Amino acid sequence: MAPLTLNYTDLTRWRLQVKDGRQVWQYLTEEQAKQWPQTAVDKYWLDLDMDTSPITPPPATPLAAARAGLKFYKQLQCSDGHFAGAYGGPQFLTPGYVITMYISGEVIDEARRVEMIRYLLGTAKEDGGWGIHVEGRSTVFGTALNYVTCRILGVERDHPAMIKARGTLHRLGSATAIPAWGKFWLSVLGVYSYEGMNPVPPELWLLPYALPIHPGKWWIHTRMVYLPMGFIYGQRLVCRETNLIRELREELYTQPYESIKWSKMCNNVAESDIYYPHTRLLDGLNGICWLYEKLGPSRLRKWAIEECWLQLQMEDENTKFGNLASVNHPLNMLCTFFRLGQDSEEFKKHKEHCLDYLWMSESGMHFNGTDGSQVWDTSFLSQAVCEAGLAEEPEFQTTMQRALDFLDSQQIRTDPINRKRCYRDATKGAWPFSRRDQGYTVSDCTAEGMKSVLYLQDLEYTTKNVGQERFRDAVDVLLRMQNTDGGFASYELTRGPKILEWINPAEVFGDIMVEYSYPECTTAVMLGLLAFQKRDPAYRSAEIQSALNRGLGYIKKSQKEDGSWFGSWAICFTYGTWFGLEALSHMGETYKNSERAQRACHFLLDHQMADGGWGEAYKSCETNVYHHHEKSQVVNTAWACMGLMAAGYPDPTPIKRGIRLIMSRQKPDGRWEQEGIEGVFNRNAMIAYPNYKFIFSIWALGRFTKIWGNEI
Ligand code: LAN
Repeated sequence: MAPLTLNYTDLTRWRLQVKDGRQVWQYLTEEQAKQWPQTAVDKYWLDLDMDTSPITPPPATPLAAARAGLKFYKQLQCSDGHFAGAYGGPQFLTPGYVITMYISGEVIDEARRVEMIRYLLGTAKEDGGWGIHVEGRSTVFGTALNYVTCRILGVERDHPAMIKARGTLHRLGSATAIPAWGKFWLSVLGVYSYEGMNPVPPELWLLPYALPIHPGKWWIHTRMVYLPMGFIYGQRLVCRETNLIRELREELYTQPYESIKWSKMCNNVAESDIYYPHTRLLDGLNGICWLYEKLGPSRLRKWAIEECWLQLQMEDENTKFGNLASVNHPLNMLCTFFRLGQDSEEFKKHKEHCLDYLWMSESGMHFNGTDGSQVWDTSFLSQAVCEAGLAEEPEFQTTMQRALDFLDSQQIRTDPINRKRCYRDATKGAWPFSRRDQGYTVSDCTAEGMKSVLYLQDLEYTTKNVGQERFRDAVDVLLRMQNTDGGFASYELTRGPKILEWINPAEVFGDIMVEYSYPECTTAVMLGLLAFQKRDPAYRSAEIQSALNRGLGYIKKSQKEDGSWFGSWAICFTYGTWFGLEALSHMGETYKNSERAQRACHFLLDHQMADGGWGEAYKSCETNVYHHHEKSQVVNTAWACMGLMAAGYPDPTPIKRGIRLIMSRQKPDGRWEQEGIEGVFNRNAMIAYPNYKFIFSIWALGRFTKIWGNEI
């Protein structure tokens, strides 16, 4: 990479400020920094020396390794009880934030500005471009958006990194070949023309809900992205013209800006970017939409814009301005800017909430996928520690009590305001993925949250603040979320027909139009219901039993011929197959008595690598076919071992090899180091779960000890 001409910040002055699950990185003055020393949490995530000493004696057994891992990891618990972490990977999120700030005339403070530059320059590929995610090859989507972002942040046009990035962008097809969401961002910035993107009609929101195409029936993330996009597109809102914008118009293209035939560019998407090509049906519908753009009555447009604005306000209010996730947050903020202006209270609240998404590390600052993964990571860790039997040990009791306090505080206790009007389901009793104020239930987050609180409250020494009623509320949420195929989707029931996927217009994502049932979510809910039933057998027992049976039916149907399950939210078959085996085993089907469990175990064993570990590449997610990573990964190894153990695989030999691999990767101070990226969404976008290397290693080691003893 080019010599860095910028003065980056002093890492020792950054602090993660935490309150009630909110996490905000603050850059202190030297004076402030003296008053507020860095914690282990800060140092770990900034990759500064933590001054740890080696665990003595070095762990020689699985349980000792789990204990050493937890000893290290417990230092990363924040003051409010949650485990924080980076949630990066996708390379189209920071641009949304920076472009929005620019259009709104906001200045990004100096420390964050230079650190975002550090991150972007550091994550550029060898050819100078950026991919859709940090491990992917350069694409126009990644390169054009991050190029623009660097330029807005103040990187000079002639900086070597910009020259190189521009070269790659031009070689890949220039910004005229950017996919749909990129066309939108560039249009609103004023460096591309709305004439060159396919319409995003806000009128969709006026259609009768009974129509299968109504946005209220789409997957929540897709719905919540097209809502603000429709609001902005419908009015062709554009940033004021500035010098930078005039320069970018020259830099992004290989031909003079004025000579571009925009109407020819709507369907121009670079080869490097395409994941889900347009169907003919989509092209036909786009044609109709174009006609409508020319002939549609302006009064209808006005009405549609008002409807969108109402929906936007409801989303803001129901999420306390933090919004669903990282794409709709900047978009909603932008709508608020256009509608109410920079000085409005609403805009200021949005701006404040952006800070929750910004994550600082030794490689700089980026925009996270959500405002954190607080509940998710904390609940997995709690279960791992409980199962390993470490929760009883005195040195971990405070950690567990604080995790419980946190999870207790993050249960959602209310329903969305005016929820039917904004197509929302009830949420009272749910647990979210990040924090309570975000306000969305996810089936598996509710299940994992409930399950961990149940386990934690079983411990002798913990407080018992979450009472029967609150668990019952959670069960009510879960029982409402089961699809007709017996499976559970992510945020809502599957509302629309699957053929809506034929009009998926995003080009770079798969499976985004409606909710689908997922083996991961289904298993989590089944295990949650079972854990609940053990402790409160009287409540809705017949319904729970039927939900379990139907869940099992879905799990069976979704198993592939080769015995595996496809995982949609982490990489990939190892993740899915771990869940599938858990579900079978909890319903009484194990290696001993079930051909399905046997098939799944053999699938895992067939993919064990020579060193005893498992390592799966993200390519599995894109292609639906298992691909080996070049190197085994502790996280995949832990999932595979956990799956085999859940199934009661009778021969400990292959499991021992996996466990030994996990132990061999542990550092003297108890930590595991970061390996490949772990997570995924929408098939093609990878996302980091840096806490998994701790959580699942500890879990697998603990489970091994429970089943096979402490000999290795
Ligand atoms: C997540 C993160 C968590 C994830 C699990 C709980 C692991 C999963 O089991 C269910 C789905 C869920 C909640 C999920 C859905 C999609 C998210 C929110 C993300 C992968 C994090 C980021 C992503 C979101 C869509 C990013 C914004 C991008 C768009 C394409 C809108």
